[in-house]
Amino acid sequence: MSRRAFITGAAGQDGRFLSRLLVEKGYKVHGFVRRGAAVEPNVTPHIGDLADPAALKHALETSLPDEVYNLGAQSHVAASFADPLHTWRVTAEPILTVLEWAQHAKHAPRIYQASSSEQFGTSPPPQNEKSPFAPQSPYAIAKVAAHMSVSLYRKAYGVFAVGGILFNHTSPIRPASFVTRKITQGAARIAYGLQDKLELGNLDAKRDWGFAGDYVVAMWLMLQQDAPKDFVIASGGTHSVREFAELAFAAVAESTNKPELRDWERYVEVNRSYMRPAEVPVLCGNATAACEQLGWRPKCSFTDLVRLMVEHDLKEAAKELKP
Ligand code: F7E
Repeated sequence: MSRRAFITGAAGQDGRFLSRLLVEKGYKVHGFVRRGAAVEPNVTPHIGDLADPAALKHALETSLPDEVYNLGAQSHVAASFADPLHTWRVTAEPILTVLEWAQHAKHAPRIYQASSSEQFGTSPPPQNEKSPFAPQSPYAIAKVAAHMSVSLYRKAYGVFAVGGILFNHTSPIRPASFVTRKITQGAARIAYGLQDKLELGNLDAKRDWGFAGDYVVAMWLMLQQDAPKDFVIASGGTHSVREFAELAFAAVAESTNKPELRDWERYVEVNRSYMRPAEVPVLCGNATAACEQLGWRPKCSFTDLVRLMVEHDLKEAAKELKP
């Protein structure tokens, strides 16, 4: 009989990549999503809100998964400052429903929690599994609480539960509310005359960006181990928002044969309203443990990632031009 997986946030970027991977591997995949959200082909939707523990528990009891991937959250760091309570409810609390269910389930389900490099906050880079948490936003605080709940249930009740501490990962299906997609989409639209400028916040923040398609493989690998353990998943490189913008505009300039776009600063304006009340200056992950113990390695390089997103957004912009 095929194994059953349950994904919260199945309609999000990671939920979609993971759904595809698990369907390909022959899993029966169940997705917990809000009404109106679309899931990938061959995924059974369970409609509910993460703020409703009864709905989540009911979906777990009816689908009886062998593996649960808790990816759902209010995942916008800036938005978490505007609505910290909602962020807490849907980012910190749902894993407790999952862990309580797992603790009492007879078939010993395995639990994956989407932990985040934001938990490290101002902890000095490079960050690994032993780095202290120093969260700098309501989002990061909620993620620390969820991560620590996982450690507690593992220790106290022997639940097979892990926190995958994933550094930034992006793709062409990332919403443009995140800086990477905002830049590639903006640069592509500027090239086609669909917008004049791109407004950004802090250009000096440095992040360790990888390709989401590579990172969901690590999630799955973590649940296939003999013993539950937390892992950092990262590319090991770090780049500023400024570097990302420079590279993206250069790629657009090359593909569209518009060399003037290389002068990216002409098109980018800093708008202070995109700056955060508290910022994480540098994230750079050390994924040596994942490499050695899970055999995980990212395939897509930083430059390939920027190019992949730019090519996608140039096609989208061209569609806008000639609908
Ligand atoms: O910001 C700066 C911003 O919103 C990256 C989430 O998936 O990864 C993500 O969190 C950096 C920050 O992602 C703009 O200040 C400048 O320093 O793309 P982001 P994030 O905050 O790193 C982690 C691992 C998660 O767990 C989160 O869920 O870029 N920045 N200008 C900007 N950011 C945005 N969004 N928009 C700007 O205009």
